[in-house]
Amino acid sequence: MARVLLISCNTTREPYPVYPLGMTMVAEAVREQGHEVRQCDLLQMDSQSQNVEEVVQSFRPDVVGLALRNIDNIDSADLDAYTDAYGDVSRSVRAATTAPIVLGGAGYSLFPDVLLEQVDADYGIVGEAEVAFSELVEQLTAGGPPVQRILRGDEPLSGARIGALARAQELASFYLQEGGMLNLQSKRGCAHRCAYCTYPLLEGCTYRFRPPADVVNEIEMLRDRFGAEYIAFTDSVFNDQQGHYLSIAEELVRRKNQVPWMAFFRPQRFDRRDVDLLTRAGLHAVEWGTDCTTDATLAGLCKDFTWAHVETSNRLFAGAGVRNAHFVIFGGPDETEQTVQEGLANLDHLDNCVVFAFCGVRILPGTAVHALAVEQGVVKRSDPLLPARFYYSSQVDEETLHETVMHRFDGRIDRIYPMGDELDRVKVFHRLGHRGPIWDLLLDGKGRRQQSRRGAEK
Ligand code: B12
Ligand code: SF4
Repeated sequence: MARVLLISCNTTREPYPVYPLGMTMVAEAVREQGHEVRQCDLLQMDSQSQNVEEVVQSFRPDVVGLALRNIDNIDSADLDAYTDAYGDVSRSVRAATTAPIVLGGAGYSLFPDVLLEQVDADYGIVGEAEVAFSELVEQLTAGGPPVQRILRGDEPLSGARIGALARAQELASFYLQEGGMLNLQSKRGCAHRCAYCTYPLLEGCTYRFRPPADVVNEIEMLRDRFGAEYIAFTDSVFNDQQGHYLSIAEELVRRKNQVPWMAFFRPQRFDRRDVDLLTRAGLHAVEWGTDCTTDATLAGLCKDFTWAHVETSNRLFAGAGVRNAHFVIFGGPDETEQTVQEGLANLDHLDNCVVFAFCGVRILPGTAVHALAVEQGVVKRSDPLLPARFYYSSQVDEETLHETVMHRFDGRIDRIYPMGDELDRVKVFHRLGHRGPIWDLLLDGKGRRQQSRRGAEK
């Protein structure tokens, strides 16, 4: 039996603290192999003034895994990069043990070679790692370490094997205090091909659905054993074309679920009865992967819906009492000064919702936007994309675009740009017992809007 220490290195609180679900899934898989596992989390440790060296010295691990969820906040207007801090964690681990360090997580999987060097680790696992990490632990502790340092998760888990029937108790309590929310996955994969998106690269292009009964069992476990008062689905996109998401809703209704939940949705043509089913199942808030604000720019990012779908989806869900937030990016492929104006006007007509805007598309390796950026000479093929590089259409001026979006959103509490500390004024409500994503409070007029930061700087 080996002693395995897992450390979640994510310390960002934007837009709110997120329970390290990937780390827990890997931890549970390794525990099932009979190893002793300890999970810790830098965000929680910071709040308790614990340090990494002490934890490592007291646990005396044989293997240390670092979970790297985020690389940066993908926000060109207020960029925050996290990778230097990951190097500090690795140095602290090395100061306390000679155990091998293994990197993994969504952020790591996007930049495996660069991060293995930058963070100074021994091994890295790209992609899902329940099986691959368990195997690596066996190899490392049996004295037969692999020759390759970067390993790729082999056979993707089937839907029935995805999920974790436990959370780390201390961590769950911490995240519950910070918002009452825990998270889970109902499937892996995304069958769409949006030009900027890494999700199909991370989870594959075909869906692997979990049985609805398993998903609802996990929700009930989060409620009964851990006290979750709100659930966030982490699926890349909750509403799949096959309608599996409706089977989950049906199971939730059958079990009389009372826990409110939220998920990422893709705008599409919805049936009113489906929206009714979702609300009866407890759907409270939707984060829409709208991404663009005109038909031309939606086509530019290869989104397979139109602005009419965005409007009707928003109207239907808002009409059913669901809280809506749209995430949009200005400046992507085919953006022009005219589409910016048209897009801002379209947003003006989108009622009962919060809009989060970004300018410039974070170029991530292996995406179609990456290929386009290389083709257009925006970045060299050899550019590691760390630090972050952003794609802007050649038909817009970056600074004018920032000013235009800022100016148009100024004075509106439900229009957020840049993300930065815009949500800080409502975050206090989590501590006061509010449960949910907190942007929903903006729809109730909570939080005062100050002068725009860029405007105030002048
Ligand atoms: C859901 C989601 C969100 C939700 C989270 C809701 C919630 N309450 O959980 C919200 C909208 C809040 C969100 C916010 C953000 N997100 Co987000 N999010 C995701 C998404 C879609 C799924 C993440 C997830 O939980 N997956 C489920 C778990 C089980 O999978 P996993 O973590 O990948 O774990 C597996 C492997 O990675 C691996 N693994 C994990 N840990 C470890 C550890 C070791 C040692 C090993 C070996 C392996 C390993 O094995 C696990 C099991 O198979 C991913 C994209 C994606 N499809 O992965 C982006 C993603 C993680 N997010 C990203 C970003 C940038 C952000 C934000 C910074 C954006 C912002 N500016 O607000 C914030 C940060 C939030 C925070 N506090 O950390 C990026 C990170 C990469 C990057 N560019 O930096 C991703 C990859 C999307 C992208 N743009 O490519 N996010
Ligand atoms: S943006 Fe959403 S729908 Fe498009 S590929 Fe990514 S996860 Fe799938």
